Amino acid sequence: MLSEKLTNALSDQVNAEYYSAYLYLAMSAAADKMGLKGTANWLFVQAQEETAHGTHMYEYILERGAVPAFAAIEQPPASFDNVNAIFEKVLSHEQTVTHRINALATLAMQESDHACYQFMMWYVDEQVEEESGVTEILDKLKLIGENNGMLLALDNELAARVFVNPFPAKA
Ligand code: OFO
Repeated sequence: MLSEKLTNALSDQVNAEYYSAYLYLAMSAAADKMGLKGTANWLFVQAQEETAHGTHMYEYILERGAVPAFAAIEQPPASFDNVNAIFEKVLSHEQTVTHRINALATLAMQESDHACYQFMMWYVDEQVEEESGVTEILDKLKLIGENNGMLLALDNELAARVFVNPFPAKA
């Protein structure tokens, strides 16, 4: 069974993953209003992924015989200045999440909960992908500068992203 410390820390992270989903939904709505439908799609898929991350962790808490603790989900920002501001915020948010995930893995180690440590490794790897994916987009935005034609080309690229559940239902 999970320790109380780990149960509380994992529950906080479930909340944080759902906050991430909320944040990306707010960003998706903002991008939609800017006329950037592909960017809105990318962020919507990102929100779906965050929901999957949170739900997977919630299921793990139950699987380990503990009861998740629930708290209010923080309100995300209501508006964003432009697409660059959105992706800069995505990167800084993911960097914060990376710190949280590392702290959880460290706590699992301190509690000598090897199973939980192992469980956290998926999230550790995922954060590397999250940061690298958004850094790539920010690099492209730097090259694009004020060129709206190139921005629309990037938007088209982002329209292709589809949600793939990283945790298909167990047989
Ligand atoms: Fe759940 O990875 Fe982003 O926040």
